[in-house]
Amino acid sequence: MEPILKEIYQGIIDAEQDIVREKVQQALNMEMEAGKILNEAMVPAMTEVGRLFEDGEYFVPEMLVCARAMQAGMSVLKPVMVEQNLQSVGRVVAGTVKGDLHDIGKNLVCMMLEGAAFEIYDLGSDVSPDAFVDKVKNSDANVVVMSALLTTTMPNMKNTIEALKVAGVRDKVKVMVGGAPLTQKYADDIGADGYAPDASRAVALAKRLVGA
Ligand code: B1M
Repeated sequence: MEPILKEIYQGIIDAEQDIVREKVQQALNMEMEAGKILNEAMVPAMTEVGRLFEDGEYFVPEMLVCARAMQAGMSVLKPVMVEQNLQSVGRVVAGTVKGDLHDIGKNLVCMMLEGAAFEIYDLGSDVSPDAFVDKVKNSDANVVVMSALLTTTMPNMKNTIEALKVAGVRDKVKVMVGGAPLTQKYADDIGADGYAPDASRAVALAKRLVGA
């Protein structure tokens, strides 16, 4: 790994928000691609944080501060990844489902979609089926993106799709799902229109679903 990427990677693991922000900016100044910084340093660092948690070396507070360091780096990357002045190709209601606070992956998906000229209505995390329904009803959205990182919260994706049906707005939107414990089979079983394993494939899927 290149030294600057190693510093970003280690900065996230050590939860050093200021260092991560500074080093990400430095890498951009060196004309390193944002996608490379993200995929070769930042995402692997969060995977390592997960491993440390599984091994009992890190606990929830450590995971939380590492997540903040990751978000600090993402805030520097975002303006670079989001290209301006592109004509909107679709409008997305996005959120992490009810009971689930993991928002880094969802934020990454939103960031990449925004960079691909989608407009984003980001409802955040712990989003109830009713909140998804309200936003779909009261906006011109044509895509719903749901994220879940916990096996225990995955069923809330199905509950949200059911709520969209009950409210009579299921046909107004394409529903995309993703998150580490998800599979294509699960997406098919709950009646989603698509599943993407990562943020870049989420962009390709969204474009395909809206015919862009
Ligand atoms: Co938690 N956590 N966590 N956690 N956490 C995991 C997910 C876990 C796998 C850790 C572990 O045990 N190894 C485990 C889940 C086990 C399971 O259910 N199978 C776990 C647990 C158990 C928990 C708690 C229950 C711990 C506790 O309290 N005892 C608790 C639950 C809280 C809650 O949500 N109600 C909890 C809490 C937390 C923190 C709050 C401390 C923090 C989250 C902070 C935040 O997000 N703001 C946290 C973190 C940081 C993690 C890990 C370490 C990292 C997650 C992450 O951000 N990854 C995670 C372990 C791991 O993933 N290795 C873990 C980086 C991110 C870029 O990847 O989110 O997978 P990811 O997103 C990817 C893809 O999945 C995909 O694209 C992204 C990248 O390209 N994607 C989509 C995601 N959403 C998509 C939507 C799409 C398409 C693609 O739509 C189309």
